[in-house]
Amino acid sequence: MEIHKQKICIIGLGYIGLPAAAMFASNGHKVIGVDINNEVIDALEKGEVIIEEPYLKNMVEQEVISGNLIASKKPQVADAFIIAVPTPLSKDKKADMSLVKKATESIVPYLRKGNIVVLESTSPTGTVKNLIIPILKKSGLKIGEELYVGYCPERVLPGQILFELVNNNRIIGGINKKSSEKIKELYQIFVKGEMYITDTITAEMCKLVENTYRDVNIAFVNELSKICEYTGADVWEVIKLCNKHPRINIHQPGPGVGGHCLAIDPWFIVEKNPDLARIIKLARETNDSMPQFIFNKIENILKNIKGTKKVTILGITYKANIDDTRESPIINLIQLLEKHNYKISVVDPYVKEFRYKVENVAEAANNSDLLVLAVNHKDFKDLDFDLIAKNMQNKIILDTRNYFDKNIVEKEGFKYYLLGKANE
Ligand code: SAJ
Repeated sequence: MEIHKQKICIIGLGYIGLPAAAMFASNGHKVIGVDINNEVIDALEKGEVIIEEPYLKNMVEQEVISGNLIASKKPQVADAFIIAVPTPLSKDKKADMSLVKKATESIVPYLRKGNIVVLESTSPTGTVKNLIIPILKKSGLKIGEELYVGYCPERVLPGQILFELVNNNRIIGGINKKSSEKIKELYQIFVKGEMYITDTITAEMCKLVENTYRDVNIAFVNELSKICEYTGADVWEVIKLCNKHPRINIHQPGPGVGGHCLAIDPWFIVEKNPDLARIIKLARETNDSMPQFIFNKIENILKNIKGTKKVTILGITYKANIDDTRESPIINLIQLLEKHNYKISVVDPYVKEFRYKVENVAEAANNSDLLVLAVNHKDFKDLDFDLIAKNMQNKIILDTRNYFDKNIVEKEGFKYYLLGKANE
């Protein structure tokens, strides 16, 4: 069957916009990828990408060669416009919507009767109604009748974006029935998951709630890990055994919550509902307190060691097996160690450059007093503990993810400490 070739303009070529652009293009549609960042555009023109995501590079390269994916600094006249620009958190914990505003303004001159405009960026509730629509009205088109508008949040997990983009269910919040139907048709180009239609503000809230649900659950278990340290229980054993209950599914504790989603989105709910969103705010604060908690544990572990102490940190990304350090709690932990004059070395095979970065663990551990497993990268699974131990000043490990095998490291002469279990 011959497809009706559409022209789709995607504003913002980051972790969400670029994979979506590649996906529409690989399904035979013409995609104009727009970004204000010269580096992104220059790379895309050469068929290259500046973010690390499995399979993305090949797909983008292919579509640039096929001519279906074109980089541009400005939008063009098209059938559909998708806005996927960042919505960072400002210093006062409010959503910075300036990029969404700019992106929306940038498409106004190119809008034509029958066009679709979709916002994908994570945004506070009411954004489509109060920010997007007033700008789109400047096109002179009748909103909902001549211009179809709505919110369709992305829900993909970094590390498996291309798979989830196709297979995840989607929520579509058009401003009216016709808009939702049009947006659904657009995403049906590549989405195999179900598409659920709802009103715009509910769709906006869903996106925030999904990440807040996870953040609150992680805060619960991080708090539990603190409690277990003081009661003598082992939090990992508690989780494992409680999860045998048919209606319990506890998350994993760790050195904190990072990334551009869980650590940020709950604040968008707090921003709009400061008096009501109490658990949500406390959860954020609890997760943000974890680097300090880990730092205190390190101080306690090393309290009897005299002179300058050296700590080797394994992993600085916000989670395992990706290169993303945005909002990483490990960076906060490193800042605390710096403030207290620790010597630091860092190993992260996924991150190209970082102060104190050393290529391999044995080398980094040279003269160290403590090895901190901060991120459970698969590369840290089978370390040569024998060699590492030989290089260290004091053979101590702090495992913040319950990742190493206690028996193995103890056999190599390490003293093993675990987050969520009292220091012995
Ligand atoms: N984490 C824990 N304990 C856990 C699970 C995660 O401490 O049990 C930490 C991780 O170490 C990491 C942070 O939470 O620092 C976030 O990691 P994540 O894997 O939970 O999520 P993200 O931020 O990579 O992606 C999330 C996903 N949302 C949900 O699973 C509800 C993804 O589907 C969203 O599309 C994405 O946010 C987004 O863009 O909003």
